Amino acid sequence: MSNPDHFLVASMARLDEERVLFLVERGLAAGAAPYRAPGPGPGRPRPGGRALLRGRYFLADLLMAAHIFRQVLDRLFDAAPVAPDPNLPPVIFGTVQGDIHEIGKNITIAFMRYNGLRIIDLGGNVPPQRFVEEVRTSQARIVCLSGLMTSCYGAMRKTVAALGKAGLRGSTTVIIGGQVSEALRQHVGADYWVEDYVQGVEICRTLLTQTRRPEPPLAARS
Ligand code: B12
Repeated sequence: MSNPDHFLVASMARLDEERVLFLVERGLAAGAAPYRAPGPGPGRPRPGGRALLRGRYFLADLLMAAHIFRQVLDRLFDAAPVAPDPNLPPVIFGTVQGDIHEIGKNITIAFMRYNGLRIIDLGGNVPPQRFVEEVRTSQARIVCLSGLMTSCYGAMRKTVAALGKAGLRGSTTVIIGGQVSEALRQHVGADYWVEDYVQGVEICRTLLTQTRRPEPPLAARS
């Protein structure tokens, strides 16, 4: 109980928006490191995840958690802004056509920004051609596609094909995330698939800062 992290984690698990934001502000004022993730300790389950698994949280609770987390991230970023590395080209990110799920995309984008990456967020339900136009105008070398529904896998494939048709596939790396797998990566013709935002940040940073591509096993874990 004496650990201040405990209060923050417990308030988040109760979805107590006001208390979470108060504790974040108080921590920042006291000089807490903004990008250190508080947790219940190694090997111990997070209360929110536990409640979801046990069926004590519902969809509305998940949406509320995402809403609170978004505000926390905004406050941390305001307190310790990270300027994007001007030497790196932008990364284009969007949820593919037919799919409006954006929570995971937004979390990934936030962490990419904290890692100095410049992100162009195209939002949700993004048609293939929109990705093509943005690659052309921004000269991005990485396109990140998010998709959580099986019905949108065709749109992922079409997006990769559209980049190819526009002659941009050779110069562009495509990373897919969400409900994805190695089999899906092969089906849509993407370069990497990831299980979570950590792998996504790692691949983007490696691709943009090194001339050599990371080995596929980095992302394509089975
Ligand atoms: C929240 C949610 C919603 C919310 C979305 C709110 C929003 N603004 O995003 C609402 C209520 C709107 C919604 C709507 C629908 N949903 Co919904 N939804 C979910 C739910 C419960 C959670 C998804 C989520 O946010 N997870 C939390 C985030 C943090 O995890 P994540 O997305 O996996 O992201 C992580 C990683 O994957 C990674 N990541 C994600 N994308 C990418 C991309 C890249 C490049 C990288 C690097 C990383 C990365 O980053 C995150 C952190 O690591 C899932 C069930 C589930 N268990 O996943 C169903 C689910 C995805 N929904 C589903 C369905 C069917 C729908 C609806 C069609 C329902 C309906 N009948 O209307 C509509 C879809 C409408 C549409 N056209 O898109 C189904 C899909 C089934 C399927 N196999 O196709 C699921 C699986 C539920 C189910 N079991 O049936 N949904």
